[in-house]
Amino acid sequence: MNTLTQAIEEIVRAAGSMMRDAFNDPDKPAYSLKGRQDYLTVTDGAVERFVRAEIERRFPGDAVLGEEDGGAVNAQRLWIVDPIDGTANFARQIPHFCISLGLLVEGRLEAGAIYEPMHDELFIAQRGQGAWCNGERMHVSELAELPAATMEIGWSARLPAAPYLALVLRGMEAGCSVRRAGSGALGLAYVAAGRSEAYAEAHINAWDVAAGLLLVEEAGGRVNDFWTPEALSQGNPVLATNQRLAAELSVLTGIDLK
Ligand code: LIP
Repeated sequence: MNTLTQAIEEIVRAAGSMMRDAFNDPDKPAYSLKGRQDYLTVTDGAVERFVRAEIERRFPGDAVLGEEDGGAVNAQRLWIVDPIDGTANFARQIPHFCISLGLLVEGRLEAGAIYEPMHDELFIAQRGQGAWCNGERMHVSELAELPAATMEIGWSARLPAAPYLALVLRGMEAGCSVRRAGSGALGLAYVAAGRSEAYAEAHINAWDVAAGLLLVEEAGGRVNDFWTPEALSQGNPVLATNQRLAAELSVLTGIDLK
C-alpha cells in the first residue's frame, strides 16, 4: 500500500458506505430511467459528486471523467469513475453493485479499484504491483476446459439483442456456464479473482472497465486493447480472460486480445 492506493481505497470505501446506507434506507432511493433499462438513482449523482470532490482535494489539477457528469477525455492525469456500476441492481434492491475508480496517466491505466460494499470486498491494483482482494493477492484461474468454464457476457440496451443472444448461444454450445449479473466492473473483478474465466461485452463504457481491466492484467490475465482513441468518448467492446482459455475465448467472441 502506498499513498496513491491508500487514497483510492479511502475514496471507494467512503463511497461504498454511502451506497450501502442508501441501499439499506427504508425510504428507498428514488430512481428514473435514462433510457430503456438504463437506470439512474439519486445515489449515483451523490456518489459521483463525492468522488469528484475527493479527487479535487487530494489530487488538485487532475481531471475526472464520470458516468453521470462527463468530463475531460484528453487530460494527462485522468480519473475515470462509475459511481454505481450495476445501477439496475442497486435500484431494484439486488445487492450486486460496486463503485469503479481508475486512473489513466498519459493514456495508460496506472491504478484502480472496485469496491463492492454489500460484501465489503475491495479489489485494487497498481501497475506492476499485482492485484489484491481484501489484502490477498489475486490470480486468474488456471482452468483450461471450456465445458468447465464460467463466462459472464454483459448486455445493455445500447445494442440489439440478436448479437448478444448469438454470443450466449456460442458460449453455451462450447460448454461454458454463461451468466449475466448486471455489473460489468464486478464481472471483470471476478475474472481477476479467479471466480470466472471471462467477461465479454460487445459494447461497454470506459467508466465500467477503467479499474477492472488493470485488475485482470495485474492478476495474470489477458485483455483486449480497449484504449483506442475513441474509447473514452464512445466506449468499445471488452474481453478479459484467464491465460489458458484466452485463445479459444478470443475466437468464440471475435474480440482480439492484446
Ligand atoms: C453497466 C453497463 C454495462 C452492463 C453492466 C452495467 P451501469 O453499467 O454500462 O454495459 O453490461 O451490467 O449495467 O449502467 O450499471 O453503471
